Amino acid sequence: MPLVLLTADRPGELRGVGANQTTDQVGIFGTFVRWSADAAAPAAGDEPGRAARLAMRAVAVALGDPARDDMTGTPGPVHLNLEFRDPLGPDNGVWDDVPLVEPHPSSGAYGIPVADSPAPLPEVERGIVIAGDGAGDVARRVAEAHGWPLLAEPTSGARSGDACVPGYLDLLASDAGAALARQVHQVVVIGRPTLTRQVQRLIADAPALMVAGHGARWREAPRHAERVLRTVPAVWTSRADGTLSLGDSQWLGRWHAAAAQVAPRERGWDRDAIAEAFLAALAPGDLAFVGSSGAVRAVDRVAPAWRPGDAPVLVANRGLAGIDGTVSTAAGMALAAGRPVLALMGDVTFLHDVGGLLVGPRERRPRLRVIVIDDGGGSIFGGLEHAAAPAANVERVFTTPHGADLGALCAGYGVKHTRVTNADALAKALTAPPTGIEVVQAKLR
Ligand SMILES: Cc1ncc(C[n+]2csc(CCOP(=O)(O)OP(=O)(O)O)c2C)c(N)n1
Ligand SMILES: [Mg+2]
Repeated sequence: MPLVLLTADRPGELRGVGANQTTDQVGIFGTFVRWSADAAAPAAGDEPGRAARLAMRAVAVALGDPARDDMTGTPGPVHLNLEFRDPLGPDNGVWDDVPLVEPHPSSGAYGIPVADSPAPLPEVERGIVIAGDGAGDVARRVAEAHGWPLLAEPTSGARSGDACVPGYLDLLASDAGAALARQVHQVVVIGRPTLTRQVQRLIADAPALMVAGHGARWREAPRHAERVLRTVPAVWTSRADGTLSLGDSQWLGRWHAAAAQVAPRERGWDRDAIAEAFLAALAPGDLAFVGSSGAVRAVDRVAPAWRPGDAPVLVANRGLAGIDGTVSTAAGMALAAGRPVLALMGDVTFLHDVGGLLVGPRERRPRLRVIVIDDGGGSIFGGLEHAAAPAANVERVFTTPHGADLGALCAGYGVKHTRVTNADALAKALTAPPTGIEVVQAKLR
């Protein structure tokens, strides 16, 4: 995502001499930015246009415009570190009270770009398409063109259509699913899958692997990938003979049949039930944000395959899959889009960024409803190898129960709070769209 980070710094003469509030921030983002530059404080006699040239270059590199950028051609963050010298106080200019920035109109372009390229996919029978975060609808079209099953993570933007196997997690965990997985000849990965070990194993074991990723870079692709592409070749969305209809694909039929055989889970008042209520509250095209850890995985387990065009827009921070900044990301999404956002996140995730609930009286308020899955800590670790340690250690180091009073916290921020302990009450709390910021605490235990 193109991003220009402007950091304000002390002027050169105050660096490295113990001046107050001065740290070394030159190149502070290391290799995480596409480019960075340190701009000296303006001085009399500066060459005209110096700052503008720097700014234009920063924007060009951030946009990853291959025509103008000889760095990487991949959009991403850049860093301009700007020196300032006294005086630093306000001038007499007019400052807008409330920023009057209109929401950015959505470009409608989501997902890996499609490009003309003469590299068709080998037309094996037993292929599979894995759509990870940010893949976009093109992944669905690739799967449908070849009659291959589509395993689409919820934030892929591709979880729709008749090739999609929404129950793939339970399927891959079953004997029938494991048997099918062993017969896969070719795996096509579009976007960045991060959610499950089953899918990572499918990729690791792939006899042939093609990757088209978000600005795919070699260092982020599995090492055995045969092709790593930044865009999806348009030819991938069609077959040379062009005649296949989905119903003709026996391979796909076997996946659907096996998925239908998997016994449905017992469903009580649990994380999956909360995720179902979250999804049920979303209309086609609605914006929603999903937190890391258990929240996004519950959505992956229970989300359906939508009809193409009918899916809500599900977004997550899958970069490092952090639990940090989650409330703020969802609030920023609501402000940027100028539309209501429904967010689902765990209790530790919520507490990590609870300060994101605060909106100053002169600022625009997002229309944001946060559903907190309150299971008394970070419960994802209970299902991982971490749980093998003695119980007291697991609790103190991994589960980290907090005992925080979410209702009191919300009250302190002037945010509406509802506590629900069953699915009906949750559904009821989600019926009307939010008018400001509100929190629905779904209490599990
Ligand atoms: C910034 C950051 N610190 C630590 C982690 C490691 N981590 C992953 S999940 C998790 C616990 C999350 O707990 P909660 O939000 O309650 O979700 P749950 O596991 O209960 O579903 C932690 C600490 C992380 N992902 N990001
Ligand atoms: Mg939790």
